[in-house]
Amino acid sequence: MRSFRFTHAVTRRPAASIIRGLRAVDTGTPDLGLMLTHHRAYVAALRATGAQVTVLDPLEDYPDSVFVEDTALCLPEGAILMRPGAPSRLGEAAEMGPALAGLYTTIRQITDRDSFIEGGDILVTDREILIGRSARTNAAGIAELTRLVADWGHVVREVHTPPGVLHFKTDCSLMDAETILSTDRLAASGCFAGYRVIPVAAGEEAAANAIRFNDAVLFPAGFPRTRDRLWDAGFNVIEIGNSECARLDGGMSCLSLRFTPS
Ligand code: CIR
Repeated sequence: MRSFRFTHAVTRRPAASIIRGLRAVDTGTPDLGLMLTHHRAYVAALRATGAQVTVLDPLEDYPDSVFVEDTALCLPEGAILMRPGAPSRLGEAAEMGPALAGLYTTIRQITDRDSFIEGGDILVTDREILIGRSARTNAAGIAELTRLVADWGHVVREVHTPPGVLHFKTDCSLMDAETILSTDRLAASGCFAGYRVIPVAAGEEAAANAIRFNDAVLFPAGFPRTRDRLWDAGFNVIEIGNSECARLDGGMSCLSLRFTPS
């Protein structure tokens, strides 16, 4: 259950510069006030599970820095700082270092100049680490990460992020040790063979990015058919507003690092 039961999470409040955040399609300027309201609800939902949640200060120099998931991979044995593939986000990983150094004894780092990898492309299950190659995560990044986690006993499997999709986890989420919520377009690749897949409802593809965190599933508001599928499967779904992060292609997983340092 180490892939969904956690003692800690780290988040970062959005900065006013969020209005310049990266986006594939412009659907309007995100409203900082509303995003802060959603962010407070998100942090409260994590805390309600009993976890210790760190809320870092905004970083004006990095418009996308609210999406902390992309900066690190946090495993029980240690944390690994990423090398984001978006040039404007490269410096965010170093900004996360000190926060994780206060919680972990071992910090490793992706350092090769050819390596690019973002946490949004990494799905950790109880048995393996799946990494989707994407516009942000390349083969060198996956190879370097694979080397860095080998002595901790972690097995990495490279998979593919669907074309036009930002991150692997834009389209899927771990619900428990055996169960993955996924879009049909991603599950069709066969990458979840051996797992139970709950498909998101047609037309609700943006609901695929949720997080299982202890006894809760934090789920974006506005996708009732997929929500009901999760309820029917027995999950404790907590709906959180995500309208403003969605304008920047962000969702539930992007907003936190979740871990149990050993
Ligand atoms: C970006 O394009 O990098 C941000 N606007 C969104 C990052 C979302 N992060 C994630 O899915 N892990």
